[in-house]
Amino acid sequence: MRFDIFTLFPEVFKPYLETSILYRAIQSSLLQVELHNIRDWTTDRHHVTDDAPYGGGGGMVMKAEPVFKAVEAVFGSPPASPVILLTPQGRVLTQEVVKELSSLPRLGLLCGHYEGVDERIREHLVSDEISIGDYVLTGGELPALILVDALTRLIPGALGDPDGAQDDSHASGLLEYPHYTRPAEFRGWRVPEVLLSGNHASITRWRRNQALARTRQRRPDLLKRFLLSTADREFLENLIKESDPLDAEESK
Ligand code: 9D3
Repeated sequence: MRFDIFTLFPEVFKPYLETSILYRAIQSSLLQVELHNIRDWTTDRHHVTDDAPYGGGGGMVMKAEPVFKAVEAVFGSPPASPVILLTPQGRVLTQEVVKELSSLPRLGLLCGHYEGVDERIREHLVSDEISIGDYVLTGGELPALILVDALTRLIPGALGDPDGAQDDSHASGLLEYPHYTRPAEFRGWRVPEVLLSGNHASITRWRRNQALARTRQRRPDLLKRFLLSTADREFLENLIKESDPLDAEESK
């Protein structure tokens, strides 16, 4: 998969792209990331990329011209590949959206900065707008890296594991079960005996139950959409009976 990232701060991407899984994916040509500095497409003496908003008010707005020039220099006019604007106004990124985008061979990522971008960029240049969640950042650079990271994990072979991202908690729809590694006892805290038992059926059931209990406690919103087996239902019903017997009657 190839990404073309349009940004005023290309240098912030490099350390992360040169690390770990993304670095390996680039080395093995599974991933290609080209960085384009929007400032390179300014034509004025001071390389200005932002300006005051028409109508007044605070903040600065990213100018349309350098952004159009940068994107069209790489993708043509109109752009031959989808271009995503990272913006707090976009649809919120979930694993479902990541999956949808993973079918694309090439993707442009436009990182907004300042208070926003000239509306004509939205209307006439980009094909999609994505936010990574409801909190305020200083620009679209970290969101773009997050999108590249999440999409790279879905490229077959990028995780160096044939099963790839299949087991991921948000792929299955449940939160993950607890993980332990050696030693079996650390500062007096023991690893649950079932994990040392060698009984793989019990281990599988225990992990599933832990994932169900944890999801119910921390993310009941996920559980509502998740398809439960008969054994899952029994486990959750018992869990509810033990903790709050009145709820158990209601949830039947
Ligand atoms: C006053 C309204 N602000 C919107 C909440 C203005 C504003 C603040 C910060 C506009 C842009 C930004 C910079 N943020 C991004 O460009 C951004 C972002 C984010 O702040 N949160 C979550 N996802 C994203 S994607 C791009």
